[in-house]
Amino acid sequence: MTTDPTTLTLAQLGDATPEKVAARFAEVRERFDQQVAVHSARQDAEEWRGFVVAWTGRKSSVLVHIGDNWLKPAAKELKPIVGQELNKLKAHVEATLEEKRKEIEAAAEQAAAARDQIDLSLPGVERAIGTRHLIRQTFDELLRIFLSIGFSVVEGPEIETPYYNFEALNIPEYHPARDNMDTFYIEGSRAGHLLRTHTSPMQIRTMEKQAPPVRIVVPGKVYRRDNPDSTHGFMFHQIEGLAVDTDITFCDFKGTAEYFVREFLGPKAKTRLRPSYFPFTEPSAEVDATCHVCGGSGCRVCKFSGWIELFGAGMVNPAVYGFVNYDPEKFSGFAFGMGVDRLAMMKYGITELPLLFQNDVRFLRQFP
Ligand code: 2NL
Repeated sequence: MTTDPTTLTLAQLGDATPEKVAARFAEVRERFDQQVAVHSARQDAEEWRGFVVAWTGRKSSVLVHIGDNWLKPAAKELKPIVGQELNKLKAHVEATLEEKRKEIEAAAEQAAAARDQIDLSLPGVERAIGTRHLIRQTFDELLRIFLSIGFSVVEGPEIETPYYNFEALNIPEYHPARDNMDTFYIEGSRAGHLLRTHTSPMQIRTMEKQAPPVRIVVPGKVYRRDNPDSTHGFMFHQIEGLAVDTDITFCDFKGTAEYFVREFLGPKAKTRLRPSYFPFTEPSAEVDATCHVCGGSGCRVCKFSGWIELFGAGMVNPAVYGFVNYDPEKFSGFAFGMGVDRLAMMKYGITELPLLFQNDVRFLRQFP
């Protein structure tokens, strides 16, 4: 390996004439130009910085060596020419490096732009859109049916007074019907506010405000103290209905019930009424439909009876009219109440009630 000439003085190199000095500088310049070509072609920012420092750095770069070893100790008569040559070399090196720096930066910018370019042929990101919850779907279906025969929808508060939840519905304090409507009372409420046990309070409130004819359905959450298991919880969803007018008879109720059953379960479903009891209706009935699984021949779902219980109903007890100032001699009507969660479980073959409230998407996505 030959010694780097910039680490020796001109005297040591034997360059004693201006021509020899110029030739020395030309040699360095030649070396620089060759290295620029090599390093700028690499397009490596790190390596490029190293190269720049090796030529122009403040410490032991080529230019510093030349200043220290060629210029400073130069013979007096050579000094001006060495100074001139060094200035020319410096100008050349600096101008070249600046030019190359711009080129390299522009190339890096172009490369980045090419990398970031959007490929319009790639498939898009598909976002999962939600579905209506099965309870919501069932509500919507039930409301559709009742809206189609002239009922309107009314909603109201979940916290009620004992008057609207019990008294006005002909369930006095001592009445045994309160036992299975055991519910949640609001602590500290002097008026004895409670979570409603049915949506009937809204029907009372509607009748208080509005003279017949009344045809409403009231959907919503209701609460009853219960021991939770696979078919019971302390909250369920209900739709109650009420139709009051002059000349409404049990036949109107029966026709409405049959229409509803056929709409909800299909045209082949048959309806059966069984006597029942509610304090707020008289007479009262349970509405059954032929089993939607076996069609009435008997199976596990209907416990081999062929029938499934759908909801409770009856003619509004005249005692209720007394609380809302309706004349029981002039008006009559029917009312019904159905558990939406029960209907959804029955229709879709769900055996575990908690699945409806855990909101596990693996369950929910089965009902798109
Ligand atoms: C059931 C049974 C029923 C009613 C609710 C009602 C409301 C008024 C007057 C008369 Cl304002 N009746 N509602 C009538 C019969 C049955 O619900 O099993 N619900 C889950």
